[in-house]
Amino acid sequence: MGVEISCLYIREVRLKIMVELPPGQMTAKRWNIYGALGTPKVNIDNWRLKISGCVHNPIELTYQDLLSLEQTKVRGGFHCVEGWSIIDVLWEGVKIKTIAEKVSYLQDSKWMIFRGVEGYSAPVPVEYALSEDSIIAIKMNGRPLPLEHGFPARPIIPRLYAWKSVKWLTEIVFNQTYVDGYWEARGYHPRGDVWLEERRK
Ligand SMILES: Nc1nc2c(c(=O)[nH]1)N[C@H]1C(S)=C(S)[C@@H](COP(=O)(O)O)O[C@H]1N2
Ligand SMILES: [Mo]
Repeated sequence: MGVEISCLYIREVRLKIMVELPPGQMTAKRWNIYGALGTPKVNIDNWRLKISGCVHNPIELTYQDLLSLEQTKVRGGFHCVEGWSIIDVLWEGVKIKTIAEKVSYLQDSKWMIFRGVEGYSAPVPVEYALSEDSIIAIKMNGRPLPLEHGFPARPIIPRLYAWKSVKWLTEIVFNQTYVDGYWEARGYHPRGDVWLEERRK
């Protein structure tokens, strides 16, 4: 009986994440494309995803490396803190957890700092980034990410607002302490949980 209830509960939370609007959000008909620091040019042959900081074994992955790791699909809403949500997006890529295991991060790492090629950044609590449905997305709705949506890769962390989904991702740094990213320095919440409406500091 207990097991049945918890399965039902998990299904409900999953459904909620997929189709329900978080508090204070409205459904948008189309995407708004953001690039606070501009849209960079990305040469996929030179592009690397570097993972370093509080880890035993820093690594650099090529696009080919990402493609060769196990791919996970995540369906869900995409929620901008300004109040618009895209309700059903299919993302595909590599679990952040898989990458974290490769670098064997130190237990006192509390934050992961995501950085884009052009300098945009966002800190994410380790426990959110390493949950089973958090991925480095390389596909969106069945196709490679378009350049304007962050080609070649962006983190998708379903429970957090979209400003944490750093486009044109090139670096992940494990950190013991919190540091502001681009929007946190301008007043946005350190964590940004959509369901807790953590919009501003
Ligand atoms: N590199 C980078 N990533 C970014 C941003 C940005 O300005 N630069 N904006 C963020 C914000 S506020 C939102 S709402 C989403 C928008 O994603 P989209 O441009 O794919 O619609 O990207 C996030 N990731
Ligand atoms: Mo946003």
